Amino acid sequence: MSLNFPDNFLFGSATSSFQIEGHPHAKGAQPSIWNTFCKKKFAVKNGHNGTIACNHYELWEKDLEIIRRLNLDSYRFSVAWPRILPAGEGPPNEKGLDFYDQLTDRLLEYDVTPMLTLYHWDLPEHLQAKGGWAHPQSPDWFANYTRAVASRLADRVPLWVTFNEPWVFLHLGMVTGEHAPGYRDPAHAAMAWKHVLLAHSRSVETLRSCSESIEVGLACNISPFIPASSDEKDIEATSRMEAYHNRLFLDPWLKDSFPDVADHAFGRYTPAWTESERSEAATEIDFLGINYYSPNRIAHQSDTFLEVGIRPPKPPVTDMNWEIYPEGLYEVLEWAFERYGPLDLYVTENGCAYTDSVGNGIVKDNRRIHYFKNHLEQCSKAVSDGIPLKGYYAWSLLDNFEWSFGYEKRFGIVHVDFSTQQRIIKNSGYFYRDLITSVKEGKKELVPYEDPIIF
Ligand code: GBH
Repeated sequence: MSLNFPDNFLFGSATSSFQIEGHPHAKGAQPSIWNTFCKKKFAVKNGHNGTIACNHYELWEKDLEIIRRLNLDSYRFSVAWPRILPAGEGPPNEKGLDFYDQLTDRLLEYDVTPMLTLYHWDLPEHLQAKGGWAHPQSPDWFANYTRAVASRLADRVPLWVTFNEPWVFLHLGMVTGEHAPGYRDPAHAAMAWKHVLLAHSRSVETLRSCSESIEVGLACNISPFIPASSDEKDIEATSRMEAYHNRLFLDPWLKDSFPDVADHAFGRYTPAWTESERSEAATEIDFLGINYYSPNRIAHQSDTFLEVGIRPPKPPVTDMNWEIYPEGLYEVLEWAFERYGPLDLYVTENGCAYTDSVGNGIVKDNRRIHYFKNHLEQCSKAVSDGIPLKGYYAWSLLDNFEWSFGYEKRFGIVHVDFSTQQRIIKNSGYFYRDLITSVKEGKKELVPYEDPIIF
């Protein structure tokens, strides 16, 4: 495997607050919409919830020790809004901020660059009760929350992400109901779309006012969309879905253009925009983070905008039944650079779920090693071709709460035993560590990774 990465390329790993921390009531915190959602019957597989998760809230020092041993350059984590503004409003809860303050200091002590995500889906339940993202004041709420976090951390955290995957929490949370808050309410989703667009730009503005030296960006999930056939109807259905999934947020934010897709997707619920609101939504950012997992295959089913046929993935697939298509990572990076550049790019998430077995304290997750190797090879190619890719974050550091799938799906490069909270670095973790070390040593080729890591 050739390694064409510049010296300052950031190799990292990512997590999110709700998926790992546990302890939703610690030090004055209050529940988020995911705590509430987990209590709903059949919402989450096996009735799992985030009350303990990886107990990272208590075991964070151990987890940072793992990060150090893996030789990571960077760590992407998210802040739990309900720890900072438990009721959504009022003065910030300093004790909630302390947790992330300590975490940041320890990362810096270990020479690991923090990348902080403000919103990875855990909205304070109190704000949902008022209407959540459909409430016209939600951009103000988000700006206030941003100010609270940035006032504490912008002096030390250099990389900031406002939203993680806005399309996912909008579509799965408010259109299909698979994620919190579990609505199937297109009118609510349409209003939320507008307010999230405005909230991001308000947050960016707030971040800029707190520090001139930080870099601000986004993390969006982007997928290649592949038509099931060359039939014109399949191609048309595919481009509808591509627009809805990949561009619903990014076009207004980064191109100041409102795709027809919004009108088509939301129909009569499409929110009204004044000219000044539209230009307010468009905001310059410093980097675009791309979360890449798999492509989507689409066929025509009906002319109704959101009704398309989702075709089964082509093997090989992961445990999520997501198709493995490493070239797709190159394709989305190239697409993002051409459409939204010039702009720094990061792969803010990439990874796969597999059932791992532990034997003698070793996890031989060869398939995950292959997944990472093949995707990192595409990153190396992108860098060679002049795409300004600045970093890559493996999803995820730890096996964790995989949303509606609970703890059954394991994405970690570190195994977590959820009954003992014991952590074991998987072989994919050692593979990643050795790759990072090879790059740091200036090697242009990865020494064969098959041994001694795996056997
Ligand atoms: C990310 O979401 C999340 O940021 C992270 O928290 C999560 O643990 C991780 O990935 C693994 O799931 O809905 O038809 O487009 C991934 C987003 C959304 C990608 C659903 C795949 C399925 C097909 N995913 N999507 S569709």
